[in-house]
Amino acid sequence: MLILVSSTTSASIITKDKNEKIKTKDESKPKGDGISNKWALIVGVGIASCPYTTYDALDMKNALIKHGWNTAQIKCLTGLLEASKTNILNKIEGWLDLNEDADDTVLFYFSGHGYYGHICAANIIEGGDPSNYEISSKELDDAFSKLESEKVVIIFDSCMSGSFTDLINPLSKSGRMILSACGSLETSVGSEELKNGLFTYYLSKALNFDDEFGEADTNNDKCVSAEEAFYYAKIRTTISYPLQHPKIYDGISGDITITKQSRSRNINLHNLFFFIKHFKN
Ligand SMILES: [Ca+2]
Ligand SMILES: [Ca+2]
Ligand SMILES: [Ca+2]
Repeated sequence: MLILVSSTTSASIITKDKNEKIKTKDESKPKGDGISNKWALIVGVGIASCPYTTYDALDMKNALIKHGWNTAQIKCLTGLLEASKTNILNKIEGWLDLNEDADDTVLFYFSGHGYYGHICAANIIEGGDPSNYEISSKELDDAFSKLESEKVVIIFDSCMSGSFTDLINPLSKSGRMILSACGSLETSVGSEELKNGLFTYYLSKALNFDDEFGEADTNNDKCVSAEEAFYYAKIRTTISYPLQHPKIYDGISGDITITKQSRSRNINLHNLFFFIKHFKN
């Protein structure tokens, strides 16, 4: 039986700035360097009121490394100093932008507190002016708009994160896919037993091919796409906790491959067949 704890904060409604100018990419820039690299920025705030967020971040990082990602192309931020608002935005606008280009895939993952249209960085524990630790949809949009990549996958395991998938949200633009752990007015829960956010637990199971019958890889191409991982996690999250309904905004044509099946699964299946054969004998 799951023991569920809430990681929610209070709600407030944001409105879109109607005077905001629509940013356009510089069309004169070359469309990438011909090499399709992958870059991931993974954030788990790791504060006492979000007890599983460091596990969430490390599980996501390890799933990528185990299944085809280069360790040097992943940055994982946890704790007060690394997962502060300033550092998260600096890493998007600095490290990510310096490395990625138009033909690369970018993955951003966040686990922590959130409310409608906002996430809260680790320095929420310092209190003070909320603008010091809250990161708004517009601030995220401004940061991600600096990237050239046309395949940016953004994952939130935070309360009310479904708000980022709404069409009126500044973040939901072409070239981005947004996966949220819950609906726009819902709580995203964590499990004391699983030591993960519920959505992240199932998402990392899918990305790790840790599903006994291969249900996550629905098209059986030995890869798990962002879409496949999402729908695998979505149904299981809601079955485990019926008040939580993960959401998706898909502004990218085609599937975005996240992980590729490593040989370990084949070895495990081989061992299973070996065991069955000898058990029968
Ligand atoms: Ca490239
Ligand atoms: Ca760039
Ligand atoms: Ca697949």
